[in-house]
Amino acid sequence: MEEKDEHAAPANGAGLVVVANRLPVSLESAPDGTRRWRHSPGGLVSALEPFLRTQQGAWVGWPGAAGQDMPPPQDEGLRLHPVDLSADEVSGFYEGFSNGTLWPLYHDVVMPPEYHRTWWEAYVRVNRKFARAAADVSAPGATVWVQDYQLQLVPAMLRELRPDLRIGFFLHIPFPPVELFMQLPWRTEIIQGLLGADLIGFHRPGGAQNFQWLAGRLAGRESARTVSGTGGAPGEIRVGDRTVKVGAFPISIDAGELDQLARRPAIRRMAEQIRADLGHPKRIILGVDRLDYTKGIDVRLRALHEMLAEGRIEPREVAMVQIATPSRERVEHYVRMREDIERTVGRINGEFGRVGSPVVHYLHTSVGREELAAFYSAADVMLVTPLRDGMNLVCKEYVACRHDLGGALVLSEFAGAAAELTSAFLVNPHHLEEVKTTLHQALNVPADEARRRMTVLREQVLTHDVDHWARSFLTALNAGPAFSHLPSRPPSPGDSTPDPAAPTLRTDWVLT
Ligand code: GDG
Repeated sequence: MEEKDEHAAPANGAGLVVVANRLPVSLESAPDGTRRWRHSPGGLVSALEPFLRTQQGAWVGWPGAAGQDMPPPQDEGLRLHPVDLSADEVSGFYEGFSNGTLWPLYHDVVMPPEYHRTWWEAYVRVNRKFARAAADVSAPGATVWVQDYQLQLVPAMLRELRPDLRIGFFLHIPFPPVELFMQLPWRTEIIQGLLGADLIGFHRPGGAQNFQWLAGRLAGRESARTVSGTGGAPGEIRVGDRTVKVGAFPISIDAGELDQLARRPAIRRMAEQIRADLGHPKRIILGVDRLDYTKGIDVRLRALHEMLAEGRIEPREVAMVQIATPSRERVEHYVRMREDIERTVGRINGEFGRVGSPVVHYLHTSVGREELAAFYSAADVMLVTPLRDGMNLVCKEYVACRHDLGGALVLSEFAGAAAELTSAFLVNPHHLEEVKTTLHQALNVPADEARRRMTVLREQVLTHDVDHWARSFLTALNAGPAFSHLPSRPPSPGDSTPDPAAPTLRTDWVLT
């Protein structure tokens, strides 16, 4: 009873609440000691923002640093609610259970997951914090959309606190095969946590089916019954007197915005400059990834190395750019992987580079959005070779930037995106000879075949954008007619001028 009183619906609560590990702003410290909130751009924010604004929305998340003393910026129509985490919580919940246990387990154990009770305890504690924060800000009957693997216990915890809410959950990473998930000592708790939602979304139908099977097996015959969805339609699981829907909702990007960006003369000039800076090679190969062991950066470097050694690639004719955005630098696997990758880059350049022109240009940094669009525009071959990836947005971004119908996409079969982007050069990243043969094909593809492939890829990406994804999920969650108050669709890729009525997001806030 006490819990319920404590979490009575607030009078001025939000009608739509997003709960994610990170807020769409983060607290940054400048060298002079001042701190400021900076907007962290991302597909999720821009996709959800129009929905949030029409419903006095709120976003619950961690600001990325301790900062209880600095209230986050408040912007009309979007309220930000920071969840403060202690250093111990960040270590156990985020670096530990989320990224040392769940991340490798859910990515086909490409690295061994570690199971520690203290990490699990921190995960439970922090999930409860997020659930309480969401309960505190949600209006009666509000829709709450919980995001990703860090918060899988939130749906059930939140339902207990606020049974009046409509709760959705979306998993951004793959949901693993049954026999791998069964390794997890806390497998039943995770399944029960997720079953607190009304709708659970995955990128691929396979993930939804794995989940359905496990829900039947682990949540007890009495309480759960699975019904398989057909043709990607949501399946259903009975949990007591509730029905939980389970379905596949493949995420995408703001394709129209990127398409427009890449068409700008300034971006085209930047792309030409990149080619000139690289010494006008015949072919530019590009990789763009968070520096993560699931992304297969080592695979593509090994393929390149062998092809150079075998004389199948002429070092003077090819330049490879690898943008490797720093990520999870305090997690042990990531430290070792970075050392391995940098050693391989050094070896390739030592063996095949010349003074002033290395073969691999490796950037351990993150570049601006405009520069990224210029890199995509300049690249003749885009290499996306993850060993496992929930979706992979980079390959969709590359396609969105190629209005010239140029370029060739080499894409791992183990990325969720491969199911949609079937006209790419699909490859098994575990098969090195196949990676080499496919890279060779992509480097030498005739222009008309490249154009034909890119035309089909663009049709898919431009018609299935991130707005389509968010709309499909929220419509399924709110079961159709009840959700007729969705805002009108943002401008489509073909529109030459932005819709003046479309809300815009402020790009940063400065606190003095
Ligand atoms: C998870 C899942 C799923 C990267 N470097 C720079 C930069 N990026 C941007 C890319 C892209 C994003 O980061 C990476 O998205 P991915 O989808 O490729 O990968 P994850 O970060 O692992 O995302 C994944 C996704 O969630 C969504 O559900 O697709 O499977 O693992 O947008 O452009 N952006 C800029 N500079 C960089 O240097 N500006």
